[in-house]
Order: sequence, then C-alpha cells, then structure tokens
Amino acid sequence: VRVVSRSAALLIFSAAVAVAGCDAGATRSTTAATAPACNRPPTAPLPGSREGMVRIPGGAVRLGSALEPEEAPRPAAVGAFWIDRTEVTNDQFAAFVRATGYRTVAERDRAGAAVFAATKLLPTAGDATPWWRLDPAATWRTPDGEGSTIAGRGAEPVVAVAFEDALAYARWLGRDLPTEAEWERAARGGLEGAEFTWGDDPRPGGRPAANHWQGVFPLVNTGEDGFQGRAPVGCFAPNGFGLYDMAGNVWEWTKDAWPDDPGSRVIKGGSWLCADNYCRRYRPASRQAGDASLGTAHVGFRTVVRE
Ligand SMILES: [Ca+2]
Repeated sequence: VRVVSRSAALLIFSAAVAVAGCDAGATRSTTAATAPACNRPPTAPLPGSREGMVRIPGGAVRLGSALEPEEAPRPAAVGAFWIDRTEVTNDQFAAFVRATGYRTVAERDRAGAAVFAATKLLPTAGDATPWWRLDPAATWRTPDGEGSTIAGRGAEPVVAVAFEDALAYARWLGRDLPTEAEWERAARGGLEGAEFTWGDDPRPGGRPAANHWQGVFPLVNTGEDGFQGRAPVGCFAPNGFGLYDMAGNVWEWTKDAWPDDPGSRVIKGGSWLCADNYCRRYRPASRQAGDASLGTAHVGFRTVVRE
C-alpha cells in the first residue's frame, strides 16, 4: 500500500478523526475465546548466533502464481540458507537498539511512519488508500502513532521500520535480509505450487490459518482469528519448514528492488489487513512494492544467513 503525500495525509487524518473519532490501532480482539495459543517468543539475538533460525535447503524454486499480473510465474534458484523462525519482535529490536544506540528513520527529524486508521472512508479516484496517514509521532516504539505503545507487546513483530532499519538490524547480527526468491522458497514450506503456505484450503478446519482480516475491509473487522491487529509472533501453526507467520501478521521486507522502482523494495506475505474482499495477499506468491524510506504499521521483517 502506497502512502499519500504528507499534506494529503494530514487532510485525511482530519477527516478520519471527524468520521471515526478514533484510531483503530492494533488491539487484541475482545473475543478472547477464539484467540489461538501462542508459542513462546524468540529470545534476544546474539551477533554471530543462529539461534531461532531454521535451515532451508537450496534448489530450484517456481515463484509466483497465475492469480495476479504482478506475480506471474517465473523460475529461480537459491542456495541453502538459514532464516528466522519468526518475524523479528519488538523485544529483539529493542536489544539491538540498546546495544548499538541505533535510531530508526522514523525517529530522525520526526520523520514518522504510516499508521492505519480504520474509518468509514472508501477509496476515491484521488486516493486509493484513505485508511493510511503519516504520523510524525509514529516510531517502532509508538507504532500506531501518537499515544500508542509497545509496552506489553514485546512478542509482537517490530513495525514502523524502514528498509535500512531492517538491514541495520540484520547486519548487526552478521546476517542479511532475504531475497524475494529466498523468502518465497521459505514461505512455501515445501508445498510448491500451493496457493497458501499451508495448502490450498483457504480455511483448513473451517478456521483462519493466519492473522489476516476477516470481515469487509475496511469497515468490519470481525477478529475471527483472535486478533484485531498485529498478533504476537508464533500464534498460528508453522509451515512445513517450521516457520511462523509467513502468511499474514505483518508484511516482510526483502532485499529485492521493485521492478522499475529502485526506491521501493519487494515486501512479502501480507498482513493482518489483508481481507478476502480487498487484497488477499496472505499468499506466498503475493508481492507488493514497499517505499524503502518509510516505516509502516504493517511491515516488519526477518533475517537470513547464507551457507
Ligand atoms: Ca508475516
């Protein structure tokens, strides 16, 4: 999802407050009975360590699908590599910041980040994504903007990080960010050609298998999967390689530039905002352009080490 200019964003913000009167933020569903049990989050990483990572065998990969024009099938090959079992968490990113004093792009000169605001505004010809606004107060510590916090949310994926922030974290650990081919190879979990990371049934067992949006986006968020926003990492069943949240929760940065747009990088996996009526991008073949210089409330990352 591309974000509009800052002045336009402020106008949208004003309108959004007038209409909705609140920021949806990322709150856990009140229907706690439906929330799945979550696995223990990963521990703070150590530079040079492969703790919390899974080895992915190398080989030929068939990327993409026939479902959307931008994800047309294409062959690729990857070498063996290791990848984080989960998205990088707030607690893990905090350990990096404590050790290095790193300041993210959003924190420099109050650049801010893009936050999601559930409103009743529908797309118009002039603005395809009226539910996003740029908040100068939004950072990885306040990922949903002014007044939000990550207190008590250490196990949720870090967001509001620009591409270079994600790369800085990876480099600190002696790692890298995945290429799109590596990411998709890992996400498929050995199920080559399947629509989803778990197979072809969109609702195995009659339930959502990932943290995506149930209901009519952006008006109704039923939280059937147990979450209204970001979930702690590892709350849904892992894929065939033992990797969590390769579908949904938050989009993830890859190293690959978006075709013909060197200012953007390919993001993968979809997020809690992906609804069947709107984007349905919680599939391994899905890809989207992410403005590399901008953090948003629905894009995080995980790291790799190549053999
Ligand atoms: Ca994800």
